[in-house]
Amino acid sequence: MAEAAPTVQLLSPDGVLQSDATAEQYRPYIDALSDEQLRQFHRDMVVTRRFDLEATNLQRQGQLALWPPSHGQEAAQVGSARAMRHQDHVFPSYREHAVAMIRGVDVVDIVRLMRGVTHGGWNPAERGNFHLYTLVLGSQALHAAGYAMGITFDGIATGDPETDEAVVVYFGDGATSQGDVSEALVFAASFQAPQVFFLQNNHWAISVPVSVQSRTPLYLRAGGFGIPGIQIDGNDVLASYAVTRKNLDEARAGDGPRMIEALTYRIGAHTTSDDPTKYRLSHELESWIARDPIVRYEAWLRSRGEGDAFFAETATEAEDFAADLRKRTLELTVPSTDRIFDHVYSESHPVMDGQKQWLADYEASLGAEG
Ligand SMILES: Cc1ncc(C[n+]2csc(CCOP(=O)(O)OP(=O)(O)O)c2C)c(N)n1
Repeated sequence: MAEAAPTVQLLSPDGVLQSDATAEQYRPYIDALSDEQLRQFHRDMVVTRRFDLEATNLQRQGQLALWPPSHGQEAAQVGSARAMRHQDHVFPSYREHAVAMIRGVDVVDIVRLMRGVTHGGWNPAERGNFHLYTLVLGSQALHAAGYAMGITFDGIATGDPETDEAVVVYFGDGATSQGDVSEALVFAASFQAPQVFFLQNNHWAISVPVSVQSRTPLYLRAGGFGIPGIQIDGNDVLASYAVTRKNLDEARAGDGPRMIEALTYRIGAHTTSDDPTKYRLSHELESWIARDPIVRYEAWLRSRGEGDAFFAETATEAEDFAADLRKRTLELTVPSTDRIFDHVYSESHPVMDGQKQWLADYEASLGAEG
């Protein structure tokens, strides 16, 4: 059995900066941040939560087919996303709304997916190398490992963290039971690929608790693959930032892959199609609500002098963001069906052209009611 290490926490749940040896080790990463960068973490978390609420409301009003909320997981996502460098590549699952926003994805493009009015997502090259949402659990770990191995094979690293690339893959506790995740760990380790496996342990895989998925803390599994694993308080945005920053820079410097397990909690339902009151107890939920990542961070910002004006301004910004999201969602149009053929190959292809024509003829045969 691998040996347990302390969970990294820089901010206590009541917003006090920690001073134990582990926290001290990561302090330089936080000390290097400007006041504006520290304020941005708060804005990111507040806007993400408001986005989540608006999208949930839109689903309840029949405007979206489905919504997977990220409520409760904002700190894990914001800290890790802000720790990336611009050249890094990100492979998400389907709940990383904060990461998507930070990397430059237009949130309406996420909503478009959940409204069912797009055949795809976005072009990662134009969206901060944020790859497409992935619903097949764990498969993105392999896509990420492949990309990271490519970086190694290209041999283009120069030793400069400002330009050398690294890869982050996000996945959940449930996904760790998928073979794909284990295979990705094997390949990333074999090729010492520059990849950080960022596991958001939100304690539930729909109705299955993590205690059933794994008899060992998940970060300890990494050791079996020859990969350093570390557990962090995932509701502490500073821990998420500092630990991801350090591990990503080690990975890009050629030290091989890393795994970070962020302990957090899915406050909401798995998706809007789920009712968690059927399988989890309210006292567990309440204990995590008491560890709210935004409340904790706000307490710390206030303790270092941030005043009401900033928090009021951020709340207004979040409201404006939500109003804009609603407006643009209701304006979305349905793309023509034949677009599905346009991006299969980069150039036209006789088989695709034939299928496109077949569909056009079929739709025409349905007449006006089609
Ligand atoms: C390969 C595969 N098997 C099953 C599912 C159905 N499924 C969707 S989400 C989910 C639970 C995922 O839990 P976890 O990985 O912890 O992520 P979370 O949703 O909690 O963020 C399951 C079983 C799927 N999408 N893909």
